[in-house]
Amino acid sequence: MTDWLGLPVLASAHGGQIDGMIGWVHVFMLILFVGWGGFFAYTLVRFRRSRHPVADYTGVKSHTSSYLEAGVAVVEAILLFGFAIPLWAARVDRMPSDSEALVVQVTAEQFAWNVHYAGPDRVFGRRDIKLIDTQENPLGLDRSDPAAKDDVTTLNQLYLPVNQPVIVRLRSKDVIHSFGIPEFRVKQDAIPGLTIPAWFIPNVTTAEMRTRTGNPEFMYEIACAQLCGLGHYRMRGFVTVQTAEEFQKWMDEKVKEQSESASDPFK
Ligand SMILES: [Cu+2]
Repeated sequence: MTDWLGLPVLASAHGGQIDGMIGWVHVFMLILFVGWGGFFAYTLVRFRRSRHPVADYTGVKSHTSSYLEAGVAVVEAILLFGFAIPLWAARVDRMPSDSEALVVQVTAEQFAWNVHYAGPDRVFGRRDIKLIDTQENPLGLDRSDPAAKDDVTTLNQLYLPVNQPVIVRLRSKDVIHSFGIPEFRVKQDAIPGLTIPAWFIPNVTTAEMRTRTGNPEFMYEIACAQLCGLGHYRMRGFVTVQTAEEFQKWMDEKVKEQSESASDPFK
């Protein structure tokens, strides 16, 4: 229905509503544009100089323009209270609980996305600012904490299972960044000092998307949507959406890798 907008291919459960909203805004703005443009052209002709050599101090006497303005305000109120606010409330108030969703902590920094999974125990390990090492441990994860043993961290790689609610807890280590995945119709600022949740249900796997778009190299991309510094252009993360089984396999492998490298004395 909203193909005419030329938006990226849709790949999340809630995205249709957002597209609908964007579509309506465009329709109303088109009507406004044509309306105001026509009114402007009318006044140019109606009050042209040849017909009014002397300024007309009374001007238009009809109330049409006032009614039109009231009409525009009503339409804008409908957009705001009928569409935008309910949509926003649905996104923000009806968050799934942690037990119903996959929770991922994403910490933005200049210029990368640090991804942190709780692992099989579903409990995030302790993080300590004193343990931060920009190369080895950018999140300051305390591996001596029992809850951290099975935690999985990646850099710029977000793996997600398809058709399952995902809660992304966003943080920033330095400046304001913005977590944007166009195909999911998700965009949320990451602000230093705050943990901001964003949730969505990806409903098309990367493999399916590759067939759909006809691009065998298609990757979902996390684009930083705030100009956050000189390296902003290269602040890209990649999202791989897989079936639940594939995701579980990936997670198991990662957990194994993690525990092997943790027990390696030469590491
Ligand atoms: Cu950024």
